[in-house]
Amino acid sequence: MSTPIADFPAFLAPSAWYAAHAGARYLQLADHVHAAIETGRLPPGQQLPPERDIARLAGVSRVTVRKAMSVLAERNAVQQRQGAGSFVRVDVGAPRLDQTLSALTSFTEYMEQRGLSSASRVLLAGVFAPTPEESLTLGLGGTDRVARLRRLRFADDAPLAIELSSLPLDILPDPGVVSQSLYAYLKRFGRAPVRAIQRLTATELGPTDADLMDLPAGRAVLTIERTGYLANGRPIEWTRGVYRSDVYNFVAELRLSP
Ligand code: 16G
Repeated sequence: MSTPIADFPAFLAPSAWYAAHAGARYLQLADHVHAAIETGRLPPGQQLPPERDIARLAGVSRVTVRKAMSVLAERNAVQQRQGAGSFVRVDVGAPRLDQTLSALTSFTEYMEQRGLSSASRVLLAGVFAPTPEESLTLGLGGTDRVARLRRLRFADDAPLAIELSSLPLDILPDPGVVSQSLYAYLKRFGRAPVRAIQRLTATELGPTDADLMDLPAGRAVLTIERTGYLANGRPIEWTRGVYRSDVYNFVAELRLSP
C-alpha cells in the first residue's frame, strides 16, 4: 500500500494531474483522484478538501471540481454527503457476505455473525388497510389491518438494504416500537417465524431507493421476498427488500433427492 496523501497542495497542483490535449480537465482530475483511491493513497473514509480548496489548489473552476466529483460518485469511488463534503467510499463489500439460504437469520444476527455492527433508519412505521397482495400472503380477513415497517438497513454505517415488512396486527400491534431487530422483538413474545420461503430476483435499483442507498440508479441489486411462518404454519411476515448485490452472496446447500 502506498503512503497516504498528506500534502494536498502538491497532490492537486496542476503539474501533478493536468496534461494539455489529454481530454477534459474534469475527467483528468477525476482520474487522478480515482487512481489515488485505488492505490490506497487516499484511504476509505478519508475526507476530501472542500470544493473551493480543490478548485484553488488545482487551478480550475468550482464547476470543474463539481463535475469531477460527480464522476467519482458515479464510479462509486467517493460518497458525497450533504453539507459535509466528499469522502472516499468505505466499501463494506470486500469480502462479500455469504448468507446460507438454509438458516433463518435476521439482518441483525447475520451482521453480528460477520462482526459488523448493524443499524436501521425507520422510513415508515404504521398501521394500514392491507393491499390485496398483503391480505393474500398473510391470510388477512376483510376488516383486518396490517402493520408496515419500512427500514433502511446499515452494516458498519453503510446502507446495504431497504426492507418493507408487513405483519398482521396481533403479531405486531405497533410497528413504531421496533427500534432495532424485528425478530428479537417478535421472539420476546414467542412470535418470531421459524420457517420462511424466500424468492430472489435480480433487478435494477430505482431512483428513490438509489438515493436512499447512496448508489447510482440502475445499479444491479437483489430483490428478495420472504414469507415467514410460525410453527403452526401461519404466515406472519411478508418482507420485500432490495439488497446490494455486490456485498450479498446467497449460498444454498443442495442434496441429492433420495
Ligand atoms: C432479514 C430478512 C427479513 C427480516 C429481517 C429481520 C432476508 C432476505 N430478509 O433481513 O425478512 O424481516 O431479516 O431483521 O434475509 P431484524 O431482526 O434485524 O430486524
